[in-house]
Amino acid sequence: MNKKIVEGISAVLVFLSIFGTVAGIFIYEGVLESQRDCVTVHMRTYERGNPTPNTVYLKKGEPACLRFTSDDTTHGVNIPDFNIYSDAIHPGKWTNIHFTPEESGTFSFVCYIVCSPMHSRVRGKIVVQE
Ligand SMILES: [Cu+2]
Repeated sequence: MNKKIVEGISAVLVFLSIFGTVAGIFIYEGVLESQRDCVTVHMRTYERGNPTPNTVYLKKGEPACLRFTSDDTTHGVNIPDFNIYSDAIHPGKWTNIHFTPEESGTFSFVCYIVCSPMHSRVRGKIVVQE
């Protein structure tokens, strides 16, 4: 193969690997930034201990992010007082809910996907403070 072609291919590969590394860092930082202020909740069946933490504290009027994953089976979160339904929450995956609580008080969140025989007891609290 011609030496100039080999040099050209090498230069392109070096450029792509540097560009790919830099782009990857920016994308990773962007994902981290978008989840920095999220409250993480691990969904669990009632038999396995219920959502953990079981109480989430938010500030009235401030945008909130709840970041859910499941430690066992598929769940779904409904916050009836705010008329919010998450997407399905699968084991090992992340599902975020973004909302701004405009009311202070204590509210329930419940599971809306039948996850175990005690599914109807899968619940937690959201305390919205002034
Ligand atoms: Cu459930």
